[in-house]
Amino acid sequence: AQLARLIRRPWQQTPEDWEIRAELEAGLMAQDAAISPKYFYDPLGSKLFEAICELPEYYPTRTEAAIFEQHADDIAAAIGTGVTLVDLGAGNCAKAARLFPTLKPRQYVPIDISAEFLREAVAGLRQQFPDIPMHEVAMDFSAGLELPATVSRDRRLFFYPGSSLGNFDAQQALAFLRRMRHALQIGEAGGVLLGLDLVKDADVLDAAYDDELGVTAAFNLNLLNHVNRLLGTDFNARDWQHVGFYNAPRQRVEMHLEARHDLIVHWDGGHRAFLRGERIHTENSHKFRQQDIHDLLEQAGFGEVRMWCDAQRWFAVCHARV
Ligand code: AVJ
Repeated sequence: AQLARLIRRPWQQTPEDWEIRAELEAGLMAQDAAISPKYFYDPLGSKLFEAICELPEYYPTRTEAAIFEQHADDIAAAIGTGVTLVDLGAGNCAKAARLFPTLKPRQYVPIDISAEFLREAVAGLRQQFPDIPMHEVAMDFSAGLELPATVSRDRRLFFYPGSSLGNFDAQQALAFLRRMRHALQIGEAGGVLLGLDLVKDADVLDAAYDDELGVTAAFNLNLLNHVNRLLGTDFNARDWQHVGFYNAPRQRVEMHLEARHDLIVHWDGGHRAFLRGERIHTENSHKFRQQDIHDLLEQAGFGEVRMWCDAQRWFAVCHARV
């Protein structure tokens, strides 16, 4: 299987269906049930995430955009023009597109696990920026960062905005940054451009992840419908309740789905009983102190770290080189 995979997929693309099913099954069978947040992003999930970014309570997207706008020249000067812009978790590609006028990338490489959504976004972007060569890659980059040979090795910039690094725990985040550094060392004078959410009052964080309209709840619950399609489970979203809160001692927002009553979930080859109040852990969103970011980047082997924040110090944009 490994060999067949290497032949068909020289770079790691979307994992095989059996791999996805095995991962989901293991998560559901675990004592503390968990489903990876990467499964939020089916076509509807990607759209719900876009809607979250418009919510008054969800400050990260607009705070990050304001930092990019306010410090555009400074950030562009740190990066330099003509990079190969590799956009990790590109989604609707809007964040990268706003950098195009100042950054003038030589190639744009948006990567996302949500293949259909990405294809549509890039089609629109090609019309808007016909002079920028674009090469979209639908893959689960958490499994590896090897890119197709057609992606230039010259001055790659891994763009990882939106505090997506916060989905990893500290050890995983360090491992992922090291993987980026390793992938950059093969090329020339590469770097990373990260957006990271900072530690702040619990009230602000609680509201951002449990909004009044229930869009985040819908985003969380939609995961169950996606898993039904992937694993053939018989989840009914009505049986579950969204839980989202800041866990201050662990410096992270947690999202869970909580069973509203005792129930059993079935799938081909397995089942799992849940008691009322029992939870499935669906996401961690770690919040950083500025010192944490410096430490992480240093431990991962990056240098020349530059950081830009908003006046409230709610969010940080960060550039570093290999
Ligand atoms: C895309 C992972 C950065 O953690 O804030 C938004 C996802 N989850 N609301 C985040 C998310 C709930 C988001 N990331």
